[in-house]
Amino acid sequence: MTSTVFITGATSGFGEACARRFARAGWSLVLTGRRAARLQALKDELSAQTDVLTLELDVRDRKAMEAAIAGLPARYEKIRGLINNAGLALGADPAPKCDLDDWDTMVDTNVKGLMYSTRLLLPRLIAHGRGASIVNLGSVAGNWPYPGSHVYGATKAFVGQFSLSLRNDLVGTGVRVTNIEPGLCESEFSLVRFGGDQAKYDATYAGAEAIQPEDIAETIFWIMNQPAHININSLELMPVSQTWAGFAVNRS
Ligand code: NDP
Ligand code: 8X3
Repeated sequence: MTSTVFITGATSGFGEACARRFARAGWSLVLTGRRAARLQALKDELSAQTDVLTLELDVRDRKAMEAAIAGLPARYEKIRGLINNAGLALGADPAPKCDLDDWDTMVDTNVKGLMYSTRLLLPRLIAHGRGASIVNLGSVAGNWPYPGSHVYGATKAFVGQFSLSLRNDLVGTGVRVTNIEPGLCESEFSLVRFGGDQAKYDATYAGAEAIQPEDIAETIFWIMNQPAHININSLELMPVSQTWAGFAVNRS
């Protein structure tokens, strides 16, 4: 039986790299995102290798998510992998300067969108059973505070706790859950975060030898291909160049 992986946010970065990695191994793909042209380009590229279904979807739109997943063709009755990847940070200003709309968008995408895809796909993952996996994109920001992380970091802390809790409720189903917690990775993430500011993007990655999307895809592929009796609960990774900054003291 061909294995299927469902990837949210496959139009760039980690999601796109995962699509390529899993296609190379012959998994069939369900790819989602809001940018239809990018989904089509990926489908055109990967269809020679495997079966590709694309869904133009905003993970924040619960009704659209429900309809799209309920309407999946019969061949997706069982899904072996869900990569809950769609997500974003908006801004890195101190909390008092932030726009509440940005905070809403991060919560709606990183928390509620991930809830929707998980809940709606659980029956298909459970139908697959032993060997199925959910990999959630948490972040070092869910473990470690840094200035300007506030709501973004809090959404990723949600992802961490939700992942651990979910494991309890899936015991006996064979479905595994992993929270992967990357640090500095080079992707459009920072263009989105800084409103398209290329100079800030360049400064974020300059000289850092940041993790690349292909590195994350390889890690997720490894997690999902562990023997079926092994669950990687969480996996935090950083580039060697990144460490902690220590406590700050404001002196009067
Ligand atoms: P990218 O910006 O490259 O990719 C983000 C993906 O999420 C895009 O495909 C985008 O697709 C999708 N997305 C965003 N909002 C929505 C939405 N409302 N509905 C559907 N899809 C959406 O970032 P990365 O690949 O780097 O990030 C992927 C995940 O990894 C995120 O959850 C991020 O928080 C997390 N992460 C990133 C790190 C980094 O340093 N880059 C480190 C740790 C975690 P589209 O715009 O087409 O909808
Ligand atoms: C993205 C990594 O360090 O920018 O989740 O928060 S960081």
